[in-house]
Amino acid sequence: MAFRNSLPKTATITTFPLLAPDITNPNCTNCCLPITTNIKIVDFVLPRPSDLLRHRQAAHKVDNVEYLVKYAVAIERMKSLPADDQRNFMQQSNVHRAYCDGAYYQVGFPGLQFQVHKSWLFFPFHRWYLYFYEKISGKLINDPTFALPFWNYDDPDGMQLPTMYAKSNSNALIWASQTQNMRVG
Ligand SMILES: [Cu+2]
Repeated sequence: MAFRNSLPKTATITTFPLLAPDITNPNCTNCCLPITTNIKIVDFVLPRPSDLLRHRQAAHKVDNVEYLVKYAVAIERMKSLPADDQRNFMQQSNVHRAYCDGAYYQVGFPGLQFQVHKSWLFFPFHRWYLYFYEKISGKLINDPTFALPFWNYDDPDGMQLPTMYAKSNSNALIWASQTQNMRVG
């Protein structure tokens, strides 16, 4: 598999073997987070009512040009950061590729790639990954309330590529980034 950049393909990672869960096995041992005895689990604390909240919108319903401009400018600025800045768009992409694209082999299991997809790590990994991606985006446009849109598969209207992501000249996100990037932040 070719990578778009120089992410190493030969690295290895030491962990328990991470396999896709066998959901037909009632004694499945890798379907859920392993039980640990030596790690203190910190309960989630709800934000205070006075804290700024981010409101994520369903992508197929987004038609607010001001929001589209902010989103486009955030991405544009992320892409414009120095290549070695960890917030740079490609650096962020590499974080995802490292964990979700088989960039590592698992020590002691030849040929077994580390892959958080198809395992209990899917939700925790993507939640923290998007949490920080969203914070970086908001920081780059000086908007601590900026929230990423989400792809709403639950709604029949949301079961196709949202217009905002379509590759065409009429696409508002592309248009916004080309014409109004100096108006944000
Ligand atoms: Cu992923």
